[in-house]
Amino acid sequence: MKRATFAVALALAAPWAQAGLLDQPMGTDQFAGCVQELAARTPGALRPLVRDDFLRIASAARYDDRVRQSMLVQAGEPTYWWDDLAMTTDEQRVAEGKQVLARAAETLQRIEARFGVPREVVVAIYGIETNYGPSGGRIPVLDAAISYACLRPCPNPAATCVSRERAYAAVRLLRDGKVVPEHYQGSWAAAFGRTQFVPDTYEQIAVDGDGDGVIDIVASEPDAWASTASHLQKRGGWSMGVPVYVEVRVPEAQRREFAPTAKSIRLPARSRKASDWAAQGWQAVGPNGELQPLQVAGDPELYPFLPVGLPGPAFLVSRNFQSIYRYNNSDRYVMEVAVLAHKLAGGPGIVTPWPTDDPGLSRAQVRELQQWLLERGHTKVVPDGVPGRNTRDAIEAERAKKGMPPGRRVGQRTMRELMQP
Ligand SMILES: [Ca+2]
Repeated sequence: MKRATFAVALALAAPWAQAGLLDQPMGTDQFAGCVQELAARTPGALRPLVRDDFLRIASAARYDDRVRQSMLVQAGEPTYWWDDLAMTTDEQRVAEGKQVLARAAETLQRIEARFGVPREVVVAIYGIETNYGPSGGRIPVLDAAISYACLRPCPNPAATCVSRERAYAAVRLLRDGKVVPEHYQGSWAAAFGRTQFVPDTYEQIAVDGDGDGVIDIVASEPDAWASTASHLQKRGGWSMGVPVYVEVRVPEAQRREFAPTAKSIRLPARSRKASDWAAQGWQAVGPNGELQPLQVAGDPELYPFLPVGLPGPAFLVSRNFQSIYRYNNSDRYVMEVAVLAHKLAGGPGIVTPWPTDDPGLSRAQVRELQQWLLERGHTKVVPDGVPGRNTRDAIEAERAKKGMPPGRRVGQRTMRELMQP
């Protein structure tokens, strides 16, 4: 029986499972064929899912081309650390995060005690993921998960992979009544809710934070926060009391090991106790840039992390930094969460300057720039604080008009130059 099912699947695979899937929108027949193949492969699902259950629920799914378009954009133009950090940890996001901490102090304290994860980290993830809102998007999760699985099929169709397992989990959550159907909407990558869980993670990690017996990470902030804390604790092995990072100065003799780099320098294999780093001459950077002795309570193991090499900010990071990677496996994401949490706890954020004479803009400044571009006739620009492709196109045009070097970004310095009458 199983053998026959696979023969059907392989026959169906032929017309669509090929290179160039992202070149054009997927046709209706192609999508239906993909759903049939996903159904045929349910016996290989990591968690049980009956073929008929899959088909019954997945037959309601529609192909959503926003998934394909977002996959293409993701592989788009390069961005800079100092631009992203300036926006994701700007004053507005810090102020709004502090309001959340104040208005929900009791709930957050209860969640912190239950899971042993600091409330500032939970709230930072909330702020980065959805800007302290209910959702990161309005694409039905079922559509997003199945479209994604069809656009990025498993490299080896006989073995399972993340995209297919995600589609199966998206179906099981509906089958099991574990999500509120009208709240089952999110991003193109099928992440949903206030702290953006993908279905496969949600299935295993999400918890009820407000005790009403229902898990709803869209409607309920406590559910979203508890689920995030649960994730960091279960998957990440969070250690309460250990700082996420310490900003440091690398001693002179070791600085040449950390040359400027396009890829971040992250050296977990070199973990050693804080006191060992101190003995080698590593020092902490204080809130005003002053050098301080490197002393960390409990003397935890730390390893070097340098986003862009030297010159530039340098950090010794802990296993808690590492555990944020389990939430989103991206150096920049992890640093953004870590820095926002640091600021929410009253810290200064990153003190050492980035190696640029043109630091990044806050979202308020981006909106101001976009408004100006709009007034200059770039009608596709939307003043939303997000410098997307239309904003970059307009920047490129305006830079050229002004006789500035070609470029598609604007920082503090170039914004003043550009907007000068
Ligand atoms: Ca609940």
